[in-house]
Amino acid sequence: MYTSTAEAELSVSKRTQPAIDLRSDTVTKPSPEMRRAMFEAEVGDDVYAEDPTINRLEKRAAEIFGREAALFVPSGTMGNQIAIKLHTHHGQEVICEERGHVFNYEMAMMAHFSGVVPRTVWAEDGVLTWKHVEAKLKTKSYHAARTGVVSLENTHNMAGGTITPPEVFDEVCNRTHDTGLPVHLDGARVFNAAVALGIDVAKLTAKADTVMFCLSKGLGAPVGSMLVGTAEMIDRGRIYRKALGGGMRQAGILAAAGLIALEQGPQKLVQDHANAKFLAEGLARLPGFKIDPAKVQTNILICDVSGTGMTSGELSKKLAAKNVLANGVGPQLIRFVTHLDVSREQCAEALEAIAASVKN
Ligand code: TLP
Repeated sequence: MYTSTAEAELSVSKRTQPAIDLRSDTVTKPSPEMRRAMFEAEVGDDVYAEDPTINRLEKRAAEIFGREAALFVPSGTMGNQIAIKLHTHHGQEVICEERGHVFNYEMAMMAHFSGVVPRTVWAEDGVLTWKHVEAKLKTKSYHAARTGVVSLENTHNMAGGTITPPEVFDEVCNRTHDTGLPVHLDGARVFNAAVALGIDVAKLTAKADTVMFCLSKGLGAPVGSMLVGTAEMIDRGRIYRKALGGGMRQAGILAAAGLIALEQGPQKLVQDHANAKFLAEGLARLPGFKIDPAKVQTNILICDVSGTGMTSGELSKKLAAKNVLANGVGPQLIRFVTHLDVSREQCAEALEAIAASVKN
């Protein structure tokens, strides 16, 4: 992520009381119930597919998404990159939104591991429509590289947690399939989209060939993501997971927390969304902060702070000194992410700290 928070991190190490940490929903800590389940988890060697807790988690994730199979992976990055590997051949292109995570924050791994390059397109609010995709999609040609897969992101992180409307999503999938090509969904926060829309996650994602979602973000698990798809894809995905060093052996201790996140996490996201809206409304009232609260749909808000006369790095450093953490995602852009471990009261405190930081 773009961040000039090196100094902010420095002041973090000097903190004496727990911060109001709005850097990401990845910072959530496992609940006492999760820790108990982790302590008691039945485990086995998952590389032999003998970890009963991982097997349960994979079965449950497949059920919830209405798919044949699921694979537990250590991170969202690994899940996305396995999917890209599954759908492409070396020398092809991956169509994705310009600010997409698969392109910007996965260490160029699509080039490294799958030998493919991103073909990016900028879309308003990060919502890729068929029109955007059609303009970039290439089937067989003797002049230009062919598209291997279309990769969508819902919610879209760096566009500010935005939701792709279901009919737009379905149309991209249908029309892409008509050309014979597959669609992958980076659904790191797809439960946020499903909850905000009030739509079942299986229905929302049904048209994508593979879906990656994270247990370790708003759902609250300490570690882990899932890749869902057909039995054939997930079986091949297992090989790529091992190749990437993701054969985690007795990782049922992690899956135990993941199961709780999967069952109980989604309904808690409603509060995170309400808190994000509250923060956005507060920020919109502050001089120098540009944000449209109506556009804040889930738990992420990205605010233009150029009107404060400070860079995002300068502001995040000032905030860190007041015990509020937020990351710069561009020289003038600051991202705030709400999650399980920040309450409404803490959001109000954060707003006070932000207001005070602009004044002095
Ligand atoms: N996002 C992280 C950072 O990497 C930017 C964050 O703090 O938001 N897809 C999307 C849409 C994501 O936002 C992330 C993580 C991932 C994939 C990767 O997940 P992990 O961190 O588990 O590899």
